[in-house]
Amino acid sequence: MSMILTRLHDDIGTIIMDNPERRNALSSKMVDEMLHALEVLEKGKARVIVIRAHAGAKVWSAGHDVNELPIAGRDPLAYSDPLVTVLRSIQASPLPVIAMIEGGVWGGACDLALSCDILIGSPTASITMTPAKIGVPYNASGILHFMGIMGVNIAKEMFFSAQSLTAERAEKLGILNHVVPADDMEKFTYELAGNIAKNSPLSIKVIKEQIRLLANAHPLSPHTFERVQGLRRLVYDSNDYAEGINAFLGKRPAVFQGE
Ligand code: LCV
Repeated sequence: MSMILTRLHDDIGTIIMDNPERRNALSSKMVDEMLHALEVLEKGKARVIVIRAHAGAKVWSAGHDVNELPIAGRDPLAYSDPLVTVLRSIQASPLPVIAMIEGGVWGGACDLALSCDILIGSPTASITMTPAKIGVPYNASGILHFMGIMGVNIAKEMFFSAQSLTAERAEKLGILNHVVPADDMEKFTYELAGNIAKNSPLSIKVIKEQIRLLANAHPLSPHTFERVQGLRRLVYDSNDYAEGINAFLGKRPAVFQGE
């Protein structure tokens, strides 16, 4: 059964996450289908892509499939992780990608939404960063991504508290480009997409790539890189990491010991 539906209408491609039973958790199967949909739309006539959940979704996406997080001792968000792969594909896509968000966005799905170029939310949209709730160290590219978009203080608050950011606050912070009543969101999103589709695709592609390269221009010394990797290993080698995952799977609150 497909977890991703793909549409193309008037040069606008739509990728619909359609696995409500699992709250659109980004399993490797769903990510593979999303990567395929991106490739088909990029090779076809699409000039803009909209990524959304099924209409009326209470959860846009519940983030990384926790069942697929590796056991303690292995990097939970390695370069080759399916979720990390699809984030890079969206960021590197030559097409502008719009996230149309209804409902909750959790964990790695926040990075998926923020990897899109424009974010449009309904008033029910919320953003919750969950690594500290599960005992995950997150990863350098993701943390840098959040710092760049929302600033250090807000990124710290989101990562440390794992509290939800409302659509209203996310718009005030510039994380959401627009908050639009749910009934108007589809019309608003596709009108914006249509306006973008009329502009020069080459100019847009080159401007998007320039912004990505300039935003990512953070020289890291080998020492800094190794220190970051060592810090992350401290976490994913820890008992807390195993406890976080087991608590989620066991549907009980995690009890972290800080080791
Ligand atoms: C697997 C799931 C998931 C799920 N994985 O419905 O960013 S990091 O570092 O943390 C990164 C590692 C990451 O992204 O980790 C995942 C972070 N995501 C979360 O912590 C959100 C976990 N999900 C929830 O809190 C709830 O499911 C929400 C609030 C999203 C929806 O709650 P609701 O009551 O509507 P259920 O919890 O009953 O979920 C329905 C089914 O989907 C599964 C969940 O286990 C349940 O399966 P069963 O029916 O078999 O019990 N599910 C939900 N999220 N991320 N499976």
